Amino acid sequence: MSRITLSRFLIEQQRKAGSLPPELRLLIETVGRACKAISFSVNKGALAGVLGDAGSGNVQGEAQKKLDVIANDFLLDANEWGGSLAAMASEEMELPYHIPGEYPKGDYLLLFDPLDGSSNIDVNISVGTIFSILRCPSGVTQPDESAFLQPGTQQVAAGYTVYGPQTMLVLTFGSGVHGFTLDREHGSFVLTHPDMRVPERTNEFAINMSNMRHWDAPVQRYVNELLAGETGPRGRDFNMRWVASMVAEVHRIITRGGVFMYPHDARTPQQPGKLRLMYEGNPMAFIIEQAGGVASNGQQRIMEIVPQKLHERVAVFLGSKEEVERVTSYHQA
Ligand code: AHM
Ligand code: MG
Repeated sequence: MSRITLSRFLIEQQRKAGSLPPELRLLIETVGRACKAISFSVNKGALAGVLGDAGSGNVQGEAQKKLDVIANDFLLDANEWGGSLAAMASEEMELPYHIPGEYPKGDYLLLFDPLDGSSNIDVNISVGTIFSILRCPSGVTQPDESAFLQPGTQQVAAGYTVYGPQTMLVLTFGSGVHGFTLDREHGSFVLTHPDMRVPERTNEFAINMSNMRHWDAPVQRYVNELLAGETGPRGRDFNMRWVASMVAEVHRIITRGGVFMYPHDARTPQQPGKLRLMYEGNPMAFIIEQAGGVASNGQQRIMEIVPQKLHERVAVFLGSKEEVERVTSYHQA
């Protein structure tokens, strides 16, 4: 059987009446091309001199890695000229990026975390790119921050690329979740994981346990019950993983189930959580929901939060339905 590349998959979806407008198809292909370039840089590592600190900080107050900056530039360069976008926003940039005057503008807004989990890059552990696509509000020609402040339910597409033992692009535009593996010899993403589904039941959880003493009571209760295992209230043992790379955790969960948590904690009480709503919470929530899982901040669906600012943070509980519903119910108790 002939292989279905990302381009062919998207063109076939476009032909299915109304399911994928041509401008959006082109935009997704372009993001995929930028992710290929990022993958090649990540892969070369020290050979290309791309490891280590960039010597700069981002708007989040975090030290940037060289690859944070390189990945951000690849995404901007690949997407600014194609004509599909009105503007872009990145976890690594304080303000929205305007499309230079010499290029045509389109109807979409692209948001991304160019290199998620970048603390892992120097130790050769999986990292990823996360992206989200919104429509630019009608009549807005010079989109500022407010144009981006739309709830996640308004996303028209979202995806991530995981740079692991294989590079994989996982994508949704609202009709399921599809995974493509990068074939380095041919330079193309090939459909290898059609219609990915998150198993409803799981025995695996992911959370940074070193923060346990800082969590709110419902999260402490939930994790204590998991740790109690077979003789505790849950009556079975649970296994734990923590890669410290959200893309890798979500990819594991979408492949074999699990629950991922980055809750609010008392170290930074004024912040709802560590992760960013627009670049991490919303796109991952869209993917997880499309794969049959659940994504909540403990109080409501992540995708229903109305953002107040571009770099807003969010508490995250996502993955297999049974576990996310349970930890969420403890927040309501
Ligand atoms: P980043 O976008 O700056 O890389 O931070 C996000 C990452 C997530 O991928 C991961 O889940 C989390 O930070 C790990 O945080 P911690 O080091 O506190 O465990
Ligand atoms: Mg990130």
